[in-house]
Amino acid sequence: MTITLHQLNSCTASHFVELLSGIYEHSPWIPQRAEVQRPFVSLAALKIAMQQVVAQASGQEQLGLICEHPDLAGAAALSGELTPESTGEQSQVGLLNCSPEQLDVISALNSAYRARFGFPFIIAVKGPDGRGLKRNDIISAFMRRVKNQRAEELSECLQQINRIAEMRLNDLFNVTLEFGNDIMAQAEVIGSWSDEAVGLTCAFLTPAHRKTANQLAEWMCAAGMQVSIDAIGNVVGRYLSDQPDAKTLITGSHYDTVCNAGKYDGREGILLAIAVVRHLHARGEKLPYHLEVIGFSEEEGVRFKSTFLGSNAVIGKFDLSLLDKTDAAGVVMREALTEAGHDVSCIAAIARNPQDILGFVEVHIEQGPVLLQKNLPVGIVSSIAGSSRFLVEFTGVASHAGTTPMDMRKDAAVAAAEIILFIEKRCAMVAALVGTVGQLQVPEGSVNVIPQRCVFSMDIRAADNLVREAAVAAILQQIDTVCQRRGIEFSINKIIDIPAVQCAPWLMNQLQRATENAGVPVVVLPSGAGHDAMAMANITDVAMLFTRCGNGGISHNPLETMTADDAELSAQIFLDFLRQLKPQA
Ligand code: HGY
Ligand code: MN
Ligand code: MN
Repeated sequence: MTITLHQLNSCTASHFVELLSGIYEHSPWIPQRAEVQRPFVSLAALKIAMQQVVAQASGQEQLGLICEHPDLAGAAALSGELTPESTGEQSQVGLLNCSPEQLDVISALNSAYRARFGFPFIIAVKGPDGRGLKRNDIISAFMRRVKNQRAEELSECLQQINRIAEMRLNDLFNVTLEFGNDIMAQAEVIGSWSDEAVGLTCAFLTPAHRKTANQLAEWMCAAGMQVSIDAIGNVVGRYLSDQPDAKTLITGSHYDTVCNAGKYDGREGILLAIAVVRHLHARGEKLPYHLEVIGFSEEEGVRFKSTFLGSNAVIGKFDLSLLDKTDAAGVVMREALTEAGHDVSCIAAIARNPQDILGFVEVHIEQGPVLLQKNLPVGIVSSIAGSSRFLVEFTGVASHAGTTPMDMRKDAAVAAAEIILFIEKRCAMVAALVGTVGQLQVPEGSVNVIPQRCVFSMDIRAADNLVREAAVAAILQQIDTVCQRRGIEFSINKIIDIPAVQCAPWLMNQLQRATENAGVPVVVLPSGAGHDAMAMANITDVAMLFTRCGNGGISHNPLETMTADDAELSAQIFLDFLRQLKPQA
């Protein structure tokens, strides 16, 4: 049976509840409480209304909702006592015909999970793209989550129930996604190309990186864009207006990744823009401005410890001295570029003329938990935190671990440890200030030798530049104080110092309008993560649209996830924004 929004908005309250009785397992109280918010302007608005009912329910009601759900491949499932929806979902992913070994594993997990938390394990088995998780992925999620804390699992089960409800509503409304499935499928394709055998690592100019660039170029071309790969590896697609002298709106994000990354960081923004242009092109619909989609080649700084290479070239701020930097294998950037077929003498010519640009708008996953906790699929970014990054090297004296008294040591690693704890303490003192030591090494260290050298990276960020600068000054002072006291030498190499960026209200307002048009409540939030928009802000106004992340909002981790439905909504909102864009007067 397929229903329409008009039917739902115009039927009696009791019929409304009856039509939605299969959406939340044995819990009619949820549509009952949502009904008063009729009429719903969109399916998204209905979904969000019911998710908010769940979020605002009492703890007891939320626990009751969770307990209404059956065990995966449990007795009820195997004896056919489930609701039609649950039966369909569990059988679609093969949970009703597991092997005896799988059944044993799942049944043991069910018992352990219930014993630990007092409620059943819940996962949306149809997964992020609705096509169904593999049984082994379900089991590994089960094994990972059974170790969580109870509060974490209560929240995650509710998120999973909302995701199940969302896909049941899609079935009830016979929804087909215009953009979301393609975005997720293409993220899977390029997400399978890695520098490493396990996990996704796509560093600047590696074979996986170049394969990804060529694939993005192919998809841009198929979407009707004029495509080129520039001298720093940016993949640039231009969707031309009928007005040759029109200005250009730029969008896109980066396609390089951190080590052992998630599949959507950066890539969502490129693939979503390609999907939207493909939609426009298929309709022969032009925009009153040129739209340029850029897959920036390097934002994370993994291989050569330098970030924003792609976007810095576009803004005309590429530091040519970086061409002499070497990677861990001693390969010089200049050589890597030449080997990849690029002509470094053309890098300067990549710079755009700011006069030609209307603005830069980047769609990116949030990489945090705010939208997830607010049960909202998208958010508008107010500002992007500034970042100061350093590599710090400590030099003490190597000596015998067994014969050197504790008060006669010049231990480089202990000096570093004392400072790492200071960084944590100092950054915890101020809200929205964060400090991270992401890399820590004792080069050529031995078990029985007091460390002569210790190297660590430092990443200090804040939405407020003065807060960040004060924290950096305090930490640098502490490094000097600790090293003086311990007789340790140190050297500090600044990698990046990029100020916080405010998004342009005139662009934010139009993203806001498009969000409201979709029936989605507007939330404006700061970005703790850095983005290419920070570089682009040097030459044009910028704005960002965030897409919700699942798995607690985790990112820079293989657990990074989003849904096809949220990709869909982000694309619909971005398309509406493009169509309605009023350039700044
Ligand atoms: O580190 C960042 O915030 C970004 O992901 N490069
Ligand atoms: Mn990142
Ligand atoms: Mn990113």
